[in-house]
Amino acid sequence: MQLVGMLDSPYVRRVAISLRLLGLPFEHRSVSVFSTFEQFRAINPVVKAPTLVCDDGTLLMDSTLIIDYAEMMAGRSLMPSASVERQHALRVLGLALAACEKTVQIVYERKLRPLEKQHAPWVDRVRNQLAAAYAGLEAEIRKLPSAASETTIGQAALTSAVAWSFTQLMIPDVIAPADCPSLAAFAADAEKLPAFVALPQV
Ligand SMILES: N[C@@H](CCC(=O)N[C@@H](CS)C(=O)NCC(=O)O)C(=O)O
Repeated sequence: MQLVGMLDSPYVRRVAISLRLLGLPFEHRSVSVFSTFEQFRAINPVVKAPTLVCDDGTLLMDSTLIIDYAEMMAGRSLMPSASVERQHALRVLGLALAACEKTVQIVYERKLRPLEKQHAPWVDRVRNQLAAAYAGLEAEIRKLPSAASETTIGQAALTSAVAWSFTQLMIPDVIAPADCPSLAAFAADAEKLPAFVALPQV
């Protein structure tokens, strides 16, 4: 199977790291939804990253749905099965995915809209949502198993680390490591793991 999209997308990167941790071989195609839009459109007319091209040619989209398929293929999951741990992992994942989404919205506002068309009330709203998502993650992250080992890191932890690294790469002026010291340390540990090093965001 082929994973299409750039690793500077947190959605593409969380899928790539998940595939690797699940032991599923894949070809990564670094095609951009912006700089190589037409090449991406030729693969998937919806132009959404990540796109997974399955071995039978079926196109899957949305990182969470692709990971669902990957876990079925691998016959194991990066999510805990016990109810309390799973509920917590889902809570963390929701926060991390919201942080990704709000970071992307700010990046698009800054990079894709001309300055005179940027709408300050909208940006303020998104910044507050992003800050709330990271405040929630900072409070929850200490309850997760350590990110210092590939055998203990799960989906909630890996996505939290990917989200944090992405926000720090794209909009370091909006959320500072001092605002989220536990999360920053947790992500730094995760970024040392072989799967993260092999699949860098830059
Ligand atoms: N909920 C989706 C979000 C994916 C997403 O928004 N990807 C961005 C790249 S970071 C994209 O495809 N942007 C192009 C567009 O939406 O036109 C997921 O989890 O995969």
